[in-house]
Amino acid sequence: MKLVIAVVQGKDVEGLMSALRAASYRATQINSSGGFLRENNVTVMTGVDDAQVPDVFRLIHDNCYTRTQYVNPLLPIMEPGEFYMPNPVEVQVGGATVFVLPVVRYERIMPQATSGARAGAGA
Ligand code: 2BA
Repeated sequence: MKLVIAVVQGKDVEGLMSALRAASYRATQINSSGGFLRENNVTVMTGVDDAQVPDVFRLIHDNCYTRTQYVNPLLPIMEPGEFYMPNPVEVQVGGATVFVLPVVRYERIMPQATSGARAGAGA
């Protein structure tokens, strides 16, 4: 089994999650932000059999798009009276940054709540 972790742009996440659901993959999305642009993105985690990894990549490929963004570079150190006009730099973001990790153990722990525990939950 593998854990596929994909960092995707917010604009693409609904399409990707719908496609994963339609193909019966379980997935979790976590709001995140990039260390470089400091903009919100979404990290999608999906645990799948090894043989399904190529299919998950296909869905990511079909639903996540490359976009151009502009970043203002950090201000240089300046002397008093110096003037600096920042020039935005163009960067290409996405479609997606994907990591594939081996899963040592996967378990869904699903004990039935006892009537006492159910009553306690509401108290
Ligand atoms: P950010 O860190 O905000 O990066 C956004 C985009 O800025 C990157 O797009 C890349 O085009 C550019 N960029 C990032 N760091 C740079 C640098 N040191 N110098 C020049 N340009 C730089 P992507 O490569 O598509 O990455 C999109 C997002 O995926 C990243 O957002 C980050 O959240 C995640 N990511 C990318 N590589 C990662 C890695 N090795 N580990 C963890 N997260 C990663």
